[in-house]
Amino acid sequence: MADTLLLHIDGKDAASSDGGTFEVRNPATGVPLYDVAHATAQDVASAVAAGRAAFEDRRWHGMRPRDRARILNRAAGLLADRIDEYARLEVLQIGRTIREMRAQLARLPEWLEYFGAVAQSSEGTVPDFGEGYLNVVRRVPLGVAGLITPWNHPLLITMKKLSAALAAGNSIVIKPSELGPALPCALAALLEEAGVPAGVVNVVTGLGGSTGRFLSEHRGLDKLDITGGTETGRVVAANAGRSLIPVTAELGGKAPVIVFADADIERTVAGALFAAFIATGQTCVQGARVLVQRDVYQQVVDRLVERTRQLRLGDPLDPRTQIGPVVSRAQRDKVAQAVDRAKAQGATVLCGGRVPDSPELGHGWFYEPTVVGDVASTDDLWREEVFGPVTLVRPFDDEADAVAQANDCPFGLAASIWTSDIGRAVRVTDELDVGIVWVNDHHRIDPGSTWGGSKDSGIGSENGWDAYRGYTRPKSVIINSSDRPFDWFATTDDLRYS
Ligand code: TXE
Repeated sequence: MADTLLLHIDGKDAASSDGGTFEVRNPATGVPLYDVAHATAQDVASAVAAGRAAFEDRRWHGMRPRDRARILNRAAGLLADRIDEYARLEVLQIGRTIREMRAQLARLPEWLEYFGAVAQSSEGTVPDFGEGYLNVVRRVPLGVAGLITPWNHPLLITMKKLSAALAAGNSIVIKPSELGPALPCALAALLEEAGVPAGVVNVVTGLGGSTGRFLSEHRGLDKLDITGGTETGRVVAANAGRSLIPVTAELGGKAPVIVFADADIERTVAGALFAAFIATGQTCVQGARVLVQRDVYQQVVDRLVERTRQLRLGDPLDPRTQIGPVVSRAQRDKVAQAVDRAKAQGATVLCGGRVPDSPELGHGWFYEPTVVGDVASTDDLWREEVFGPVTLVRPFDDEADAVAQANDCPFGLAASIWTSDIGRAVRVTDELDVGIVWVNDHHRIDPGSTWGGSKDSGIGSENGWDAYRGYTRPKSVIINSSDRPFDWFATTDDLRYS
């Protein structure tokens, strides 16, 4: 990898217009990895202009959908060949374990393939406009979209947004997270190698408060699509409001893992562990509140604590490591402060709750996987997203209590229900105010399955036809097929259309 990562504008790599850079460090060691070009307002404007020029001369959306799909499939093939290389780069910059990154990245080609297929099967509608008219409503691409992405799944989240946007024929400007900027530039080059014309995919790396703000305030965009924290989402959505453009915002979460007494306990504890600690807990759908029916509460909590204590922290490049570091010092401080505040508010730390003291972890931003009990619903830990390896446990009495506790939350992204009673799973699902529910599972994702939440978790959705349609708008064509003359101003008679 080059010492300085560059911007990618109009098919060319470029330094930022003022030569500015920022640094990315390895969260497992604290060692600087590389410098990254810090895009200025002028660079952002150039990227949007390149996307606009590509859109206006129709070099991409003017292609037949099957030709766009063919190129996206070619890109999927190139990507599949580079998974090992990209997985290693992701581990170095964000500290996720190599085992997780290999598993996650191996699935990314599916997004390009799926949305290529959607583009080919997309159809308009023919509303019945009445006698004498043919009305055809086509879906057309929006234009230039700004994609603002986070650090926790840098390539997956970019891929989710990019595949839908490109399949529909849009141009894009990607603003990756400052903590995980390595791969979008490589991805832009890969897409061009596969045949996406220059100017369609542009990448502006930089900090959120500058480059991200310049992009989301830019009046030349036709859509904004962000995954990030809820407060950032509000700012970006407000900017979209000012520009009167659609926005998709996939934001925070505080997913409940609801465990009924009739569930298979061993399988459920494994599921809760997976829900809470994959990605060192840094996912928007993290199982952050494990709610357990009172009859089995102690049994589940004891086993969960036992299994949590056994998780192996270490070098994320070592395939035996199960938990890597938190992404940055600031994020680790935020995690530690959340646990300290919970303790001050009366909670009990059942395991973890501290920075590990082993010398080999001393230079990275590690935090022990943590389970917290005795959390009241007025406590910050109940309501706030921690975004780290911390989950809480709380008992409930019956279905109604489980639903009330699960919904007592500002977020509405996801939940999982663990039970052997299918009727119960359906009843509880119906009552949960969230966008995604897993039954006897957690975290599962598919390019065809809609992904998004309610309340402070954002608006709109990724994946599936909804995401594709979100990158198009309807265009209604009304054709007069009548041969009867019509001249409104030739008479004052009470004319009717039919
Ligand atoms: O996210 P930010 P951060 C949550 C999580 C975490 C918190 C902060 O709770 O602790 O957010 O993390 C860009 N205008 N999630 O600081 O700031 C930014 O550069 C335009 C949840 O990393 O929201 C990055 O590209 N853009 C989450 C992206 O927004 C701005 C994933 C997300 O950064 C901007 C990540 C601005 N004013 C964090 N400010 C999830 N739900 O998956 C920042 N950005």
